[in-house]
Amino acid sequence: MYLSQEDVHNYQRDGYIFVKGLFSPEEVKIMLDTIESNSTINQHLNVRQDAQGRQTKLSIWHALNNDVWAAASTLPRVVNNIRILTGEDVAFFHGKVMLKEARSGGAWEWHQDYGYWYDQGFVFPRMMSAFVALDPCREENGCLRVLRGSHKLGRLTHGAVGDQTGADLERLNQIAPYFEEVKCEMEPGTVLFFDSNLLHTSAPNDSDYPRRSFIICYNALSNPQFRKKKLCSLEPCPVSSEDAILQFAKQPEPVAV
Ligand SMILES: O=C(O)CCC(=O)C(=O)O
Repeated sequence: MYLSQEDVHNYQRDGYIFVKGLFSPEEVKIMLDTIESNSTINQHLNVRQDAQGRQTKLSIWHALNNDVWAAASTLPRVVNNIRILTGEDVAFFHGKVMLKEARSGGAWEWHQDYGYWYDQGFVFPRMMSAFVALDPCREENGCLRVLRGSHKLGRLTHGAVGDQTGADLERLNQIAPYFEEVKCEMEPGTVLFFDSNLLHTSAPNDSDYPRRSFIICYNALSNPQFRKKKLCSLEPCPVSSEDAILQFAKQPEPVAV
């Protein structure tokens, strides 16, 4: 459950690491049931267009509420692994449910997350994400793809692509041959921890199956944001108990007598 020194070494070399089965099938089911039945997803819904004008939907929030998403974001096996990888204590930054719908979910253009977060005023790229696969993630349904080791480039210039923020394409085409492109095919419950400067993308979902995921983003406590409007308080992320998600299980319908 906890990453070893060798894992940290591999993460620092590659800019990412997979941890299989970090979430149990029961926990994944509770999160999927919540997406299907819970209005908080709709309350925070955003639609972004990719370069081809296809819509890609996500639901995003910057606070920990009393819900399954806060439980998942504060699990010891998540927060402590984030601390192990960043080498310091971290604050919760935001959570987002990515709803890549069957046959319609659009692409995410090549970018570094710090391409977005630099513009939000974060001083350092001491930020990272945990991508939790909720559905099987395959090439056909638009799994994440990363350029292994690309976090070592530092931040590239980003600009508008559709209504997303994308890395400078001319530069990207020049540097891509230096890196291995890795398809992040993942089973539900697997987590991909990745660096905020890792270049990543995902294709549209042309399959008959959704590709839903929950991405949790954290910021090092030593990383202030110089904008007036703060998106991240520099408070240590609370840590809940390992069974925190289970309390949000759907109660069975009462049997009619
Ligand atoms: O969910 C995806 O396919 C990509 C998401 C992503 O790139 C991001 O949130 O930074």
